[in-house]
Amino acid sequence: MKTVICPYCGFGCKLLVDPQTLIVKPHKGKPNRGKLCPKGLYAIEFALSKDRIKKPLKRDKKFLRPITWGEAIEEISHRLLEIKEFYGPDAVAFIASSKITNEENYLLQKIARLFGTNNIDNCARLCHEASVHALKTTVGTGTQTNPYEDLENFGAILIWGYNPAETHPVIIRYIKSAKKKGAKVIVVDVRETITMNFADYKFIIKPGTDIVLANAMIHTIIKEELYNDDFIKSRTTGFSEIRMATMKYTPQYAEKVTGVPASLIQKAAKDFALAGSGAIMWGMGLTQHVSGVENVLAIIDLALLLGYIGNKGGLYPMRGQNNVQGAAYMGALSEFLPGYIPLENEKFRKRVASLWGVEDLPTERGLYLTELWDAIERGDIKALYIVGENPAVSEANFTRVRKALRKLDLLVVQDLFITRTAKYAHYILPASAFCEKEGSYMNSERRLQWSEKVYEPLADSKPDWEILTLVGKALGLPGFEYSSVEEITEEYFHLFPELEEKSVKDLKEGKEMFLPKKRLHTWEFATPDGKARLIAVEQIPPWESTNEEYPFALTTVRLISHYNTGEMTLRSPSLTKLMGEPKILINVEDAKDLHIEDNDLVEIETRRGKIRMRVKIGKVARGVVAVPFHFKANKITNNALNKAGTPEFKFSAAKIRKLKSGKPIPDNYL
Ligand SMILES: Nc1nc2c(c(=O)[nH]1)N[C@H]1C(S)=C(S)[C@@H](COP(=O)(O)OP(=O)(O)OC[C@H]3O[C@@H](n4cnc5c(=O)[nH]c(N)nc54)[C@H](O)[C@@H]3O)O[C@H]1N2
Ligand SMILES: Nc1nc2c(c(=O)[nH]1)N[C@H]1C(S)=C(S)[C@@H](COP(=O)(O)OP(=O)(O)OC[C@H]3O[C@@H](n4cnc5c(=O)[nH]c(N)nc54)[C@H](O)[C@@H]3O)O[C@H]1N2
Ligand code: SF4
Ligand SMILES: [Mo]
Repeated sequence: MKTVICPYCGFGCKLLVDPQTLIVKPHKGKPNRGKLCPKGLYAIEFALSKDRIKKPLKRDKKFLRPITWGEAIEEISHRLLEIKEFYGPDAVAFIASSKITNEENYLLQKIARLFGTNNIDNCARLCHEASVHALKTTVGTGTQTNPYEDLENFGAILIWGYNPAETHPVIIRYIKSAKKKGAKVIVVDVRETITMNFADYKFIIKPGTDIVLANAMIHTIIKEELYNDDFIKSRTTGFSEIRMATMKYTPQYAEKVTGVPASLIQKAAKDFALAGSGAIMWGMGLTQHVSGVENVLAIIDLALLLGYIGNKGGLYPMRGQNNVQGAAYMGALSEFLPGYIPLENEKFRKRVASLWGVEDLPTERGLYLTELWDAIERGDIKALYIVGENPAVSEANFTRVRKALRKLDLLVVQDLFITRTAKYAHYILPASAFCEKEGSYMNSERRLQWSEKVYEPLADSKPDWEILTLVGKALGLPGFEYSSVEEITEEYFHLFPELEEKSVKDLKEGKEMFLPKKRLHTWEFATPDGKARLIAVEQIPPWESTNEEYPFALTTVRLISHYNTGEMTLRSPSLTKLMGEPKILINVEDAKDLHIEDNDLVEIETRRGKIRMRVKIGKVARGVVAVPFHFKANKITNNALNKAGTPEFKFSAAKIRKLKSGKPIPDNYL
């Protein structure tokens, strides 16, 4: 049996795959402890799809023509160097992938920086970058603080804007076992989710009113003197500002804004405080707002007030993609070097440079993934090299993204499939799938895990690390002589002092390994003075407001058997069978007003465009509609960005109209 890391979500399950039959079973060890969700069980199916790209392809007017690897690498590197010579290195941008290994992400950011640009980013930008910014400011590190297993020992779990029952199904086991031991579970969402089946408190709020609810909970805790005075005095700064700022956020005021009864807000706040220890877990319901950074600051304040950190609690920004944590840690972000070290840190930057055989590296922040499209329109970016990312579907307001992709002088897409994005590419490079290569991944709890190769790469495809090694060499960059994955693993181990004592052999043998360590901030925070910052935040309204013409607040959500842009799950026959038709969720009263019944076909329109879908009437806040994002939702979403560069995927002003006839999406979607 081979041990392989699940190619889907950031929970990071280990799969045991039989190389002969390709049957998948759950690994008994951590983190999944003998469990898998359907995506993990059927993970091999997309890799076996007949749609896999088998040879490098080059666009010849309208047609894609197979070429050799030699031709592809030679032509691509030649064009990149030409563009660099003419416009400078910052006219080129690289998009890394949260689906590829640490080694592969490490190589891509190495290529970008040695090429001369920090234009390197990944889908963390669309996801938890607001959490990274908020956490860095308050506690000094940008990641989840504790391992999953700690959840079972805490007295309370607050789950905010996060629906793990569908998005990280296996973690529900940990939540259930905490509940068995008596933990109180509070869930805050804009609709009734499956996760709420495990909740003691189910708070259905209006989208974008999270700060008001968090501040009202803080208000209650301060008023009732339930905060941890010793912890606040010895380990934090900013308490008096928080006390002042939250005075006006009374539970009564919060009831008016959020819709949650004041008495329940008070009761939940008290229960959370009196639990003695607690975790806060959050997801896209908080980060994908223009107030994303502030939303996260508000809930971090809540945890810090109670001293819920270290052995007493944890902050759990639950990471989305199977290697989004690894991609970020390896430096595939435009504002950070590996280890989230800022570009301005001269000592570290020079250390990386010397490891790579050069004197220094570019210091100016690169463009965020979400800033690229305007930059292409302006003519600042001429070439884009995309590995395992599908922005033509995953970016907000994608019509403008597709227009930008068309304008590029050079677009290279390295993927398993001819994705919607690859349809605009000049060159398409066939990557090998997860089970056809080896390497390391990092899950949401920062656990480093090795994934073994199950079988040989399909046809003429190559593992991403091999492709990137060829590209690095062809660009004339130093240090691209790798002949095995381990050589790259060894190299990144050298960058992190915490790994100096550890060996790649241990990692391959499955020894427990966390970067930087298992539990953070137990005694001291990673800030310059060792103290955490409590930062007061005020309510920030969404970018668009609803009005008479667009009376609904549109949010976008995930379904259990669908994954992101669908490139993988829609090519898995077992998962497509499991999935019913995707539907838009609307409130009973709103449906009545619009004379809409269950299963009716509707048109959902925003200032960007329209899509069609059938209706499901259910429990969602009044005036709110929730659309699964996997299909064409981003044709109509709002691309306003927050401070961390994440779009407001979770709020657009919309209108709905019943249709008499027509076809819903997905209409032959891929
Ligand atoms: N099955 C499946 N699993 C996945 C993925 C997938 O596509 N499919 N994708 C992976 C990725 S990349 C990620 S990032 C994670 C994301 O995992 P989650 O964060 O759980 O995903 P979402 O469904 O986008 O959003 C979470 C919840 O936020 C709620 N919400 C919307 N607006 C608001 C608001 O204003 N306030 C509050 N409090 N809640 C709000 C939604 O109703 C939804 O239930 O999932 C990962 N796992
Ligand atoms: N409206 C709305 N939009 C959203 C969101 C939302 O909640 N609402 N969520 C956002 C979030 S959190 C995220 S993370 C993004 C996700 O957006 P994307 O990352 O663009 O979506 P994926 O479908 O995960 O794309 C992964 C790609 O990697 C390819 N791939 C898989 N394995 C490999 C491999 O080994 N090598 C290579 N080279 N390629 C591989 C797949 O074929 C696929 O094309 O979407 C964002 N967009
Ligand atoms: S919970 Fe996530 S990692 Fe585990 S099997 Fe499901 S998709 Fe894979
Ligand atoms: Mo994500």
